Amino acid sequence: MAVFLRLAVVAAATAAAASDPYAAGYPSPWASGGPGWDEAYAKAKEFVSGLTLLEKVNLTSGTGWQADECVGNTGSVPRLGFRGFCMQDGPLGIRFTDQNSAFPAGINAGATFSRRLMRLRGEAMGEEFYGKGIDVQLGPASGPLGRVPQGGRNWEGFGADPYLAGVGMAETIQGIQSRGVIACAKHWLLNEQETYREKVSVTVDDRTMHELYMWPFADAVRAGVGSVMCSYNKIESIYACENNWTTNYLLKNELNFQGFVMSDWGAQHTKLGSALSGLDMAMPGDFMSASKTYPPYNAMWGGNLTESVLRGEVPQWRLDDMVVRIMAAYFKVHTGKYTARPDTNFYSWSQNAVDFLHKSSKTHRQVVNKFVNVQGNHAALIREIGAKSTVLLKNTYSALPLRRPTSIAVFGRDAHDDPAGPNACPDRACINGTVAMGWGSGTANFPYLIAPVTALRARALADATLFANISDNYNLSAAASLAASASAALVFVTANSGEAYLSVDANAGDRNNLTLWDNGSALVAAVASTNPNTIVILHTAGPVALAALKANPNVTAILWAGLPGQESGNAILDVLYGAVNPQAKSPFTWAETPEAYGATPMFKAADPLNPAQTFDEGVFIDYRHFQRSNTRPTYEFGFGLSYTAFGYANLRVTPVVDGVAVPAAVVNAGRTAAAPTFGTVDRRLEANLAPEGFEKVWPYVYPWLSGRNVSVAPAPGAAVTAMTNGSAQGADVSNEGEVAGTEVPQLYVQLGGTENPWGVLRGFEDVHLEPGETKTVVFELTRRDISNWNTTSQNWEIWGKEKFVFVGSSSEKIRLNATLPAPKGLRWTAS
Ligand SMILES: *[C@@H]1O[C@H](CO)[C@@H](O)[C@H](O)[C@H]1NC(C)=O
Ligand SMILES: *[C@@H]1O[C@H](CO)[C@@H](O)[C@H](O)[C@H]1NC(C)=O
Ligand SMILES: *[C@@H]1O[C@H](CO)[C@@H](O)[C@H](O)[C@H]1NC(C)=O
Ligand SMILES: *[C@@H]1O[C@H](CO)[C@@H](O)[C@H](O)[C@H]1NC(C)=O
Ligand SMILES: *[C@@H]1O[C@H](CO)[C@@H](O)[C@H](O)[C@H]1NC(C)=O
Ligand SMILES: *[C@@H]1O[C@H](CO)[C@@H](O)[C@H](O)[C@H]1NC(C)=O
Ligand SMILES: *[C@@H]1O[C@H](CO)[C@@H](O)[C@H](O)[C@H]1NC(C)=O
Ligand SMILES: *[C@@H]1O[C@H](CO)[C@@H](O)[C@H](O)[C@H]1NC(C)=O
Ligand SMILES: *[C@@H]1O[C@H](CO)[C@@H](O)[C@H](O)[C@H]1NC(C)=O
Ligand SMILES: *[C@@H]1O[C@H](CO)[C@@H](O)[C@H](O)[C@H]1NC(C)=O
Ligand SMILES: *[C@@H]1O[C@H](CO)[C@@H](O)[C@H](O)[C@H]1NC(C)=O
Ligand SMILES: CC(=O)N[C@H]1CO[C@H](CO)[C@@H](O)[C@@H]1O
Repeated sequence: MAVFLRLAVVAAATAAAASDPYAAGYPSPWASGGPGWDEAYAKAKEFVSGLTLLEKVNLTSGTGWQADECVGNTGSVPRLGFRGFCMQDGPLGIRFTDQNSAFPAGINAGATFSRRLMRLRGEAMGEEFYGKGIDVQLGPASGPLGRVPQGGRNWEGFGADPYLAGVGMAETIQGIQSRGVIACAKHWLLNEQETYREKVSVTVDDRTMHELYMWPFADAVRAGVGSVMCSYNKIESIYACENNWTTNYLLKNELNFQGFVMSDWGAQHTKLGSALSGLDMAMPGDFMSASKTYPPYNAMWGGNLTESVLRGEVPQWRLDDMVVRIMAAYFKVHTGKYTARPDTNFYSWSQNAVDFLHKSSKTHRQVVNKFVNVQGNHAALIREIGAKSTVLLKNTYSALPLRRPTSIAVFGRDAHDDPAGPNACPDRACINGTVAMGWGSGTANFPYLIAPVTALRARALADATLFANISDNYNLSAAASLAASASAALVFVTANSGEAYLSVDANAGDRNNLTLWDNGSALVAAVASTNPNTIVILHTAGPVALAALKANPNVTAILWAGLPGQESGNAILDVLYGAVNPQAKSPFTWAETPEAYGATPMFKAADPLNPAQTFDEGVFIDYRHFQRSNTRPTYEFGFGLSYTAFGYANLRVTPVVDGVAVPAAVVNAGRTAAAPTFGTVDRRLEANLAPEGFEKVWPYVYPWLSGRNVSVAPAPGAAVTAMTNGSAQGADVSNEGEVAGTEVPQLYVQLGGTENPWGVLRGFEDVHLEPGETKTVVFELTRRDISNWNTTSQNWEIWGKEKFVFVGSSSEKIRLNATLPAPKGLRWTAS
């Protein structure tokens, strides 16, 4: 077999624009439409023009923690029969409800390296969120990106490479939004660890910011994402949700984001600072103290934002812009078949049919759960993705696929059901049964969970294979003794991670180490001590130390199944028995110690009240670090075996006609026209008080002024409306076409010079090949793909260093290479 490759290079001359990013953080750029947004923007403008001040404030302000049905709700516009927005976790399915699907985690979607499967997963999730009456799905995630392997929430994203994560973001977002639901790209920005996440101040150089951490978000914006969530951490001492540089300048100006920014839950710290720095929606609307004791419930927006607008501290145009952005995202996804939106028909805070609508107030008992089944036929897709995201790391003596073995024995708690049921532990924070997702807010209830032992036993029965199993990880003599008699011994082991508010085995979100949990290494060693055909299956949230297993001749096969979701057992069955030929590639590098990764998390801050961290390693995370330091990992990024072999030949590189270069950011030297305002503001005190007789429930957040004593006189030095502003489109990124298949040729580009990694991923395609079949794979490179970020000119520029392209089956198994011809007007200098 052979895969022929042709490279097409889109290149263009460089256009530079001088600017100072730090001076350009104000004012907050106002939405203006643009490609993919014009129609939605026009509808939003019209809608917002008809709203009162209070109604506008209502749509920006959360009603409070547990105040309504969803994990976050905004106020509504009863006058127009427009209900408020419902925001619901998370990136792999709907949290806190029933009869929903539990999809494979983001890290598994990344491991497929398949645009098709990423898109289908997004569509299926979007259908489920739509069916429950949810407006915003709180996902996908590409922050954390995976700077450190212990990162507790790495599994919610697509892998430790910005290009892979960017493709995952774009496909997932387009899938979700095609089904009438707004996606939310999170967490913006530099939220790379759970430890200290609500305090840590992160510093990163501007080039790394662009080439690594912003990259997937840039792809999310280009895919038309409707919302972005700002994160808990600080960036250079300023909280992400009050940060004029990251939100106003980078996201809304440079990336030209037209949707809205919402806070992570409790990540808003100021009323004015957040509003002027580009926050558009406060979630959940009241103050969540770090100690998790409620109340105080001090809302920063709601009535307090109304007051600030009346006093001129927040200009009307800024409030109007918040609402236009929110409504533009709404109109953008509500088109065609999805014009209407179903009522919210579930309840996050209990599974009762009847309960308090306002749990925070314990009022308004009514029917809250309607138990709508939204699963459709998604189980088949979940099984397919589960199998096609399973990475075959080792396969010796043709151990796999299994061919009707005489007897199999299955070991490990991770192969078995949690005796208390798959949802027994709150937000999945335990390892009491097979692990099929991490823990925290990025989880969903399982509708059911097929444990590996269930699927394997059924298959053994059908094949007349003798079957036995042991779930105890600590009775090593029993394991060794059963293993001795089996023709294949299948050991299931785990290492999990999650979100900081829950700890499992003293792992407070981030993992404390890279070893297997639950006595996993000892269990594998015990089984392998008596069985020369030991097959190890890993359900881990990220890399674990595998050198001992790799070196053990009795361990004939190793598979990483990741966090596969509800069809776990069926998916691994398909791979083990060859119904699916493994095609996945590892979305991160596997090494033996955390130190080997060259990037250090901060578990113990010198100053625990003001922890600060600099990402000194720059762009050299994961495989880029291993290549630079010339150390071999156990298994590299992009690695994954198949039951067949592939040939690569005939690499051709073809420059494509120069495209037009679009500067990354254009900063206006002069003044723009004043920001637009929509509708009028009734400034009278009476107009902004709750209507006579309105019964407020405490502590629900309302848009009305808190009382007659509020002064609505203009505040001294209040913000002015006409300021400089500039925005421009980022350079385009082309999506490659869809090719289904089983090998994933990967394209790495060497940009040249010591400041660049040996190679960076810039293309991949899953190609299905019948035996003997040859297909040509075309990768298209964009200008950004062969550029570096110039921190002086604030632009993507093709540096003059000689560049190479490498094509291979992983970041190390390079099969073909070629030099990249210099685009017109450039001449390469040697690296
Ligand atoms: C704001 O939203 C709340 C909750 O939906 C609603 O009760 C209230 O009437 C709204 N206020 C206005 C002025 O529309
Ligand atoms: C705006 O951002 C810049 C760059 O981070 C920072 O120096 C400045 O203090 C910020 N301004 C405010 C008011 O936060
Ligand atoms: C406004 O802020 C004050 C002080 O933080 C708080 O007590 C009050 O509840 C807020 N008002 C509203 C309407 O949320
Ligand atoms: C999980 O298992 C541990 C020990 O095996 C037990 O103490 C705990 O109660 C279990 N958790 C749940 C929610 O079943
Ligand atoms: C074997 O698996 C079944 C579930 O399929 C479980 O009930 C049983 O406890 C397991 N046996 C042992 C010895 O762990
Ligand atoms: C280990 O398993 C064997 C065989 O099932 C049993 O006899 C023994 O009691 C077990 N030991 C422990 C400590 O559970
Ligand atoms: C690593 O952490 C896991 C989970 O807490 C624990 O079970 C294991 O013993 C730890 N490994 C080492 C070598 O301490
Ligand atoms: C491999 O298995 C055989 C039994 O088949 C055993 O004698 C040998 O010690 C095992 N080797 C290792 C490294 O566990
Ligand atoms: C309203 O303001 C007046 C004068 O400042 C003050 O005496 C009074 O206590 C205030 N009333 C309330 C309800 O805050
Ligand atoms: C970056 O841009 C500046 C200003 O345009 C230019 O002088 C410099 O040569 C550029 N750096 C590189 C490495 O191209
Ligand atoms: C490029 O490929 C040639 C064989 O075609 C090989 O000799 C050379 O070492 C390769 N270069 C690199 C950097 O991989
Ligand atoms: C590393 C580890 O915890 N190993 C334990 C595995 O289980 C056996 C039997 O309970 C213990 O003896 C080991 O210490």
